[in-house]
Amino acid sequence: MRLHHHPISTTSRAVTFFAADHGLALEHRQVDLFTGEHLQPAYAVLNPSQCVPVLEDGAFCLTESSAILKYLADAHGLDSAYPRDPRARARVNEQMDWLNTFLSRELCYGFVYPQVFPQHRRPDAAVQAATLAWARPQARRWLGVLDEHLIGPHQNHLGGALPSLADYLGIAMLTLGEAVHADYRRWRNLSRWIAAMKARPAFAPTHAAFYAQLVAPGAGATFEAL
Ligand SMILES: N[C@@H](CCC(=O)N[C@@H](CS)C(=O)NCC(=O)O)C(=O)O
Repeated sequence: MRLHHHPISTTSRAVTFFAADHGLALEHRQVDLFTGEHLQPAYAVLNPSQCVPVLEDGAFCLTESSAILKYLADAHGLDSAYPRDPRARARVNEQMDWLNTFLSRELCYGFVYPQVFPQHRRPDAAVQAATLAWARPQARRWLGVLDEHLIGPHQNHLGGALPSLADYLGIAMLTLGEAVHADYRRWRNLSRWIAAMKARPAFAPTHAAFYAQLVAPGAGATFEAL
């Protein structure tokens, strides 16, 4: 299987971290987002939305990080990450849908991307300020729900004792906040979960480029606090 990805991309990191953590042999093909390789016609054949990641498995081509994670888990029989029991699987699906709508919308697209990516920055300063002002309390609200309900005080992962696919999708979004130096310490369960996911051996190698290219360069910059 071949994965088209970029190492700083939130949606790519979810897949590369999961794959590395489970020893999946993927052929990695880096798509250069900075030169706009994904905007070229050749890439649009793979993904009309011109985004990473894309998974190719022979003639089968799949987009959407959530769908790719589920396909990889099913194809490799990784039931602990994506259980076969209907209710347990529905819970993972529920959490992934929740992350991909509420948290991604407000934390990633609403609060972080407009600050770190020029193409997401609103052209008008007042609109930029209003975008962040609107997203901040929404992101906080969802972080509170994640902290209290999806994780809670008694488990280290969304999946319970072991990480599920939702943990890999979610940690990619949470770590994105580090690009604007988000301080998550007030959410104790969330912080415990982040620490548990970061302690996994595959986290560091799959996130080295993200920290070097997106977090470290902004170290001296002023960002809106979360
Ligand atoms: N819903 C898609 C979103 C994919 C996505 O937004 N990818 C970003 C990187 S994190 C991308 O390729 N962006 C390119 C661009 O915006 O030009 C998924 O989950 O895979």
